[in-house]
Amino acid sequence: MNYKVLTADQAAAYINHGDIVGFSGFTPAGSPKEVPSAIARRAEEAHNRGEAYKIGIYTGASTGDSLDGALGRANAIQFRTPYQSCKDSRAVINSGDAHYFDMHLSHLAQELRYGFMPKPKFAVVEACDVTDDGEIVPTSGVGILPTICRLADHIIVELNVAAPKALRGIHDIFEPNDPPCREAIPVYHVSDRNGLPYTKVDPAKILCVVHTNRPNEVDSFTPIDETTAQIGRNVADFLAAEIKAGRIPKSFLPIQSGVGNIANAVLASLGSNQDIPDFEMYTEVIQDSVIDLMKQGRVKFASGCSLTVSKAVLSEVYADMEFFKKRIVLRSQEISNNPEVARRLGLITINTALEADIFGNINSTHVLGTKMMNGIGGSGDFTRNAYISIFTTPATAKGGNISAIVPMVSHIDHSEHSVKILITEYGVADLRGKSPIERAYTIIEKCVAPEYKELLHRYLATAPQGHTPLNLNTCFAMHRALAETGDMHNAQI
Ligand code: 0RQ
Repeated sequence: MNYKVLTADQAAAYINHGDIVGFSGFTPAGSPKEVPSAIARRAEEAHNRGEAYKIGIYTGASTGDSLDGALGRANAIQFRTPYQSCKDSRAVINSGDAHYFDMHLSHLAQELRYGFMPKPKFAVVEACDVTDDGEIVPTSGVGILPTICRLADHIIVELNVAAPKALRGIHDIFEPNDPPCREAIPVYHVSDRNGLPYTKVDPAKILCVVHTNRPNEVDSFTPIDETTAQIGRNVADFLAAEIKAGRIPKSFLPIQSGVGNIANAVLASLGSNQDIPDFEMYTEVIQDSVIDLMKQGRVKFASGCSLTVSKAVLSEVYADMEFFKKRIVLRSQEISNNPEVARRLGLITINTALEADIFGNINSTHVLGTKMMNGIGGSGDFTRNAYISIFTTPATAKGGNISAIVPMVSHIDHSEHSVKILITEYGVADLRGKSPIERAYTIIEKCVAPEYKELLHRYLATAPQGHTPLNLNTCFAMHRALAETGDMHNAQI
């Protein structure tokens, strides 16, 4: 290998206060680990000397603790986009120490190319292989790797031997042209490939290679509980009934599913429901449950942006690359989340709400309208362009003190126009073809926890009627009660 080999600290020494860095990966899968930790150490040393040191950050989505965690704790983030899900980056975002702008994941690469945001000076990318002629093979997550490699002045490669070189062939790397020369994206089936198994860069841009053998920092899931299991069953039963009613083809349609415990439970329920045929996934995050169902033959093929699986499951995949390479393709998020492809393939999309209102608007990101939780992620890319868009949420949070269904959401990520189905452990609200008032009665009847139904009925009864009943005095009464007393039951409506 012709490239200069440096330690992470030597590589980080190139990155100065004010620089903008793009990182590869999607979730902790495929995110660099050594260099960001070294940048955080640099920041801490600079801060101890009384000097400023912060960088701008572009990632694919959330990352691992050695990136968002370390840089958050070091207060080294000037700005950051898009999705994050780490308590230490969340803390600096909500304290105002870091500027955060939340973007649809499919937009990021193209908006960097369009020049809507400054281009990254450095791309720090994790690879399982890099050749002398500039082929970079990503690891278990792709994210924005192709675009940052092309736009950045310098590329730092973290060559991770924990990811086998046999991963070569699982990726499909393709960067579309920009308008007015954008071509159709030729993905007509979930398994179609139209790119290369690597990103090709000018070798002269590769500043150095940093060796590592650190595994991905993927958290394990909390076990499925009765609430998440019931939500999963409700989703599976709804989809099975849609097939019977002829509104979903008998051969079924590809599934997109968000990330987290509910998504895992939903997939498990789809897998065990005899009325759901074997299916394919066109999604962003491939979780443990997908690999499980793939081994059972229930999931025939999965297209995603990352293999966000536990260490044990990742070892299984790495040990049988021939089996999994025939059944998995990893794409950049510009393609895994592409609206054109989502609409063409007819995706059934399943994402999670923090709160929903009785009209079907969804807040996926802001607690009480102010505190950022994680970000919109890919949920907007998929929801807006779905064949059927589904949102799931437990009906209550924090031991019942919060109703996830409120008169009006405190922040809107997905509007009533894009949300077709809302599902809690209590049931399924089918919002298709319903006016706002019909949606409100359906959601209260089917999805709200029994202890909150009366409050929401009272709200509707006391709201000035119109096309959409809205009481400007009480639409946030449940939020106010939560903020002031810690319990939405105390709302004055
Ligand atoms: O708090 O962590 O203190 O216990 O929010 O809630 O029920 O554990 O659910 O982990 O699946 O996260 C929407 C955040 C759900 C996530 C969200 C509290 C609750 C708990 C987490 P604790 P749960 P999850 C995929 C595509 C973004 C959109 C998306 C998310 C914590 O799914 O980030 O799907 N989605 N993107 O107690 C105050 C409420 C609350 C509440 C729950 N109404 N008010 N707190 N909580 N409801 C991602 C990618 O694109 C990569």
